[in-house]
Amino acid sequence: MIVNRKVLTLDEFTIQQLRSIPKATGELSSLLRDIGLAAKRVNVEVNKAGLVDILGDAGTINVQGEDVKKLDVYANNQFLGVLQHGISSAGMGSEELADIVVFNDEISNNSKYVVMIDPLDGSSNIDVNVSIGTIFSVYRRVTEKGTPCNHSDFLQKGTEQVAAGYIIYGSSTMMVYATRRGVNGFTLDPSIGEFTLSHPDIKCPDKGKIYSVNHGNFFKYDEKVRKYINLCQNKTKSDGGPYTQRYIGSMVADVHRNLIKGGIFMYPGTTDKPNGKLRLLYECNPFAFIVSVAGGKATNGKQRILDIQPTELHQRTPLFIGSKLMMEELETYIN
Ligand code: P6P
Repeated sequence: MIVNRKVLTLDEFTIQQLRSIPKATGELSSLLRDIGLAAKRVNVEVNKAGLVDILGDAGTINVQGEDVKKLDVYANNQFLGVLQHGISSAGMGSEELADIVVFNDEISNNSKYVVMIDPLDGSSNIDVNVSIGTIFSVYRRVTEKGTPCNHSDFLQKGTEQVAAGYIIYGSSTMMVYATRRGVNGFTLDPSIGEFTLSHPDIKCPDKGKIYSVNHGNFFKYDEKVRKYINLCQNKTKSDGGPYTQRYIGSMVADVHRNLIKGGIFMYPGTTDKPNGKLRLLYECNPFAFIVSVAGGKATNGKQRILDIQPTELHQRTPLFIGSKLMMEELETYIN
């Protein structure tokens, strides 16, 4: 007889977690469920994005007579909507918005958290059907409850994150999030329209054989970085290799693969962009938190990503992130 394994939905899992934490108010569980709901709505649009040309490209009027919004903007509005109308968040910062959005209503001003988000990272890959993602970071606000949140609530070190996660819109749609208790992955089951626990207690393998970097920038990297890349290219069976180079150009896809299989992802600074391309608050910090909880490491080449004190919402940082032993070998080159 085939016994149906009880598969937990995201909602059931977050409520189960809530029940196991005596003083939990349920605000974080509610926030994570809100993000899951918005992700399901974004997933629908991302999956038909290839059809937009038929239905009318972004910026035009589609057959329903609706404005066809850029998917980035659509995604941003979905996450903004669920957070603003939820019970857990006092405000939101976004890659799509120049400044934070302070919700400033009575419920929101009494909420515990704020959220930083990249609503649709890598959206230029949609046109060629490459996986893209949403990346988010949750902080406990530092300003007084009952008052509107402000920039100090968002410009916190990555070590202060309460939770962080991403959604990958790929061959299947997955939501992965970390709290200090662990990292768990949920795959969207279209038959019931729910994220279901598919990857419990994710651990990043201490080592792997994948290195991810944009070789097109090779001669713009620091000499120490170039030496490490050469090491990766020359690994043999006797020293943990041979390595393979995998670089999709979509951060969520690249880091997710390395998290599961083991590997190292690098977006170093270059001669023309010494701080690199990736954003600290809503790309590097969330992934640094997730990978660290899973047993990996993340640095900017000089210090842990999580220890960087942010000074502005959209600041960039070089990023090296991945398996613990691979990162430690990298650090012998770049420190
Ligand atoms: P490059 C996508 O545009 C993105 O922000 C990340 O998802 C990705 O890792 C990176 O840029 C790729 O940048 O310069 O290698 O094309």
